[in-house]
Amino acid sequence: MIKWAARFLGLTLAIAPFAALAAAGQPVNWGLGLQDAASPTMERINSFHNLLLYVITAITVFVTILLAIVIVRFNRRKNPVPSRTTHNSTIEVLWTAIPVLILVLLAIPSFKLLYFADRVENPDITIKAVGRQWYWYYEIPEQEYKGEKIGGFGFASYMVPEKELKGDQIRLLSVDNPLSLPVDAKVQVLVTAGDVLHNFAMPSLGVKLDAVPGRLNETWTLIKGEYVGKTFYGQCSELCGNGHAFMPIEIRAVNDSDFLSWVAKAKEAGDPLETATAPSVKAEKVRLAQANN
Ligand SMILES: [Cu+2]
Repeated sequence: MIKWAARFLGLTLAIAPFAALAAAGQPVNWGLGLQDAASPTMERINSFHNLLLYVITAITVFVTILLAIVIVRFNRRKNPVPSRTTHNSTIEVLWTAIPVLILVLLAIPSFKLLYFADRVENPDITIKAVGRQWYWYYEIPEQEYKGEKIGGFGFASYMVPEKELKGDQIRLLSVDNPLSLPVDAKVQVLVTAGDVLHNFAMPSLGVKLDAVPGRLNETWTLIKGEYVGKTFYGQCSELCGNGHAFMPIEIRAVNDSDFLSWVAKAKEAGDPLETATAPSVKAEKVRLAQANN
């Protein structure tokens, strides 16, 4: 027991210096805790998570102390003739009511957070992510952003296969066509799927939403200005078949002018939106090539 405790303590101390390494946007070796919060939703998720950690620690310590008392004071040697009590109304009411009260109290910040993450009023920009086996297809509907007409196109975003990784691209996370988003803009995120269930998850942006065929789910995010130039990575988080692990999400946080030039370029390379809801010819070719590998 003491040996285990020492080992656990040693491990905790060994990992502790790495805890600060949790970078925004991607997982790191030996990282502890959640990824850096780059959006208001994620900030709130972080602090709710920390609050829960205090509560759960207190409960665990309390129950451990009770167990220790039982083990020490009421074992067979110390207490050879056990009490025949089977009922104690006061304690029964307490051990029902107190946990219920704790859960109800926790529900208040929890629901607040759910509603906060649910919708945003007057989004600055709208994007749609469509999960397909096994890539993400992004649509930027026609809209106005900072006085400029943008959108009306879609494009497929495939993982870069391990053999083709270049430079600082990350295995299983980098994609051929990342999505760019402007910082400090309220982004309405619509999520759906073209075939089976997928899930659009971006840990540091506080987004995790089911992609359901025939249904349009909605959430929102806002990348804080200080993260301009950062790349954020996420993954499909709903088992969707053979290629589930190979359909990552890559989002670049850019400033407004870079964003506008990116949309212009992406529109030229992408599919017009009328045909975008069906897989593009190029996307289908890649999919078939992958399937035949
Ligand atoms: Cu998927």
